[in-house]
Amino acid sequence: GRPARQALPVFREENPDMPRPCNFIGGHWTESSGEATLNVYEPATGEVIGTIADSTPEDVDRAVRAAREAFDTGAWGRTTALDRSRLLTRLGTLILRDVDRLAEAEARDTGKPASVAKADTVALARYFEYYGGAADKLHGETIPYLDGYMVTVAPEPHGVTGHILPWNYPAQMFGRTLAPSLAVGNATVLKPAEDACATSLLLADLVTEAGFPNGAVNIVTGRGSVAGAALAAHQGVDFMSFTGSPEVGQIIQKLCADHYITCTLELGGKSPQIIFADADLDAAIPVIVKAIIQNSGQTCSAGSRVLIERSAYDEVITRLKQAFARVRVGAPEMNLDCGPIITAKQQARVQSFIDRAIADGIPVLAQGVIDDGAPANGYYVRPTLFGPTPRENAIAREEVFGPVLVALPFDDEDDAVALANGTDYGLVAAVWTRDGARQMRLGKRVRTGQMFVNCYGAGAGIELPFGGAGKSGHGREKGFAALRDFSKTKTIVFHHG
Ligand code: TXE
Repeated sequence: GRPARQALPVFREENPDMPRPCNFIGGHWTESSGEATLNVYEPATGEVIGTIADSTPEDVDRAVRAAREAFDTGAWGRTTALDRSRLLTRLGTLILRDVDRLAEAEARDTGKPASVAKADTVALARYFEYYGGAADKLHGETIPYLDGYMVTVAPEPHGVTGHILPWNYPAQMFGRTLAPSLAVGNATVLKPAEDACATSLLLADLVTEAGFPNGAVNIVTGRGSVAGAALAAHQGVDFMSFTGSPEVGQIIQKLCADHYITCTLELGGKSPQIIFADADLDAAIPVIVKAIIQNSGQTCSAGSRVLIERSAYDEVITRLKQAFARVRVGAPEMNLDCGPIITAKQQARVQSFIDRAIADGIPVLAQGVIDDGAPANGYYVRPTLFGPTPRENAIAREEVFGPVLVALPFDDEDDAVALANGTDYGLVAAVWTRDGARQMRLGKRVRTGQMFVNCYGAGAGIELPFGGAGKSGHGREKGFAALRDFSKTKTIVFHHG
């Protein structure tokens, strides 16, 4: 056997002998007002590696008050754009200094291959570099108006922003949502996912080291239905950023509506990879496979449907089968193609999608392999390729959030567009074709927030506006678009006569 692994030190905060988990509020590690804690499980082994505070609405209230104070009367509200630029950039530098330590925690906490966790941590730093560079370049304009008037229009922060994170990219999401909000000047309260929050807690100390004023960043762990809901409902929160399931996204939007604020919702997808007969298959096949197995398919932008022009269907399937059968699954340190699924619950959900599709008679074309070295009690699932898949079947329409790819043939361009647009989602899409005019037509016709042409999700995409339509949510993250979402426009009209 394999030796039992130690608890991750991050969950013990400052005192290793008294592993009482804390929140990060107003710049200090703060005990919860309640006694309850939640176990954190390691996906690769199924073992408990830490505990976090099962925070109460009172804890959330304290965090929001700390943010409010930092913004209204504290040092954070008085920072200049240049101050914020330097603070964000410094945090990015500290993350790169500590990249190995952070990446190891991310890998243990989520199960992702070590090399992927490292790339994710570099992307996290990049968010702070990018928005550090942007903070002092956000300016307004003047509008020609009536005689005797001068009008300025400029962005300003909302005030306090609430952030609820998912567990699939905890490190990257910390940067994706906090960096643009801080760049604009908001004070922030973050509720990371209860299933993966190690890096958020480690980052709290780096926020302090970077020199952020107390209360600019507050972190409260706990359950969504308690701490998360209390955050979205809090009257002191001026804007919400949520990434997670469509069901909870609706709850968040309703809670926001109750106190007249808006939100960004990023809720996943069923993203199509459309491949025409004229495509460069040598280039396409490895990219198509990676787009679904990356992070074990637990990616909002996973390319979970491959739509294949009928005349090339057999050829594409033959190649996809070979590629899929080679996919290997294991623990983070084994550095294979895929890690485990995040929790036993999600593993059961993914497996039940696979089992139902098999029961419905959809052919399994190929499956990846769980490596013999993978620990016995980890939450592993075999990557699975189905096809041809009936268009109305659940597995062709619903987000599995696992390493499951469905193949569907199409007849012509119109059919491809109808099929691509035929789910409730619209987050990401790709088209593989050498025909330039067709690339442009599809770029216009497919309902999606991002469209990739002869590639898929290339790089972490920090510079590229990202967000969905329909059940995929609304609002835009990444790039300059995120700065617009995290700010509001103020118009000032001066009468000078
Ligand atoms: O999501 P939840 P789950 C999808 C994916 C997955 C499914 C379920 O299809 O299979 O959602 O995953 C917090 N008020 N995505 O159950 O519950 C929760 O604590 C306020 C896609 O993990 O939405 C966590 O921090 N907050 C997605 C966050 O919401 C609440 C990534 C996400 O958890 C809450 C994750 C409540 N009532 C899942 N209930 C993507 N877009 O990438 C929960 N939360």
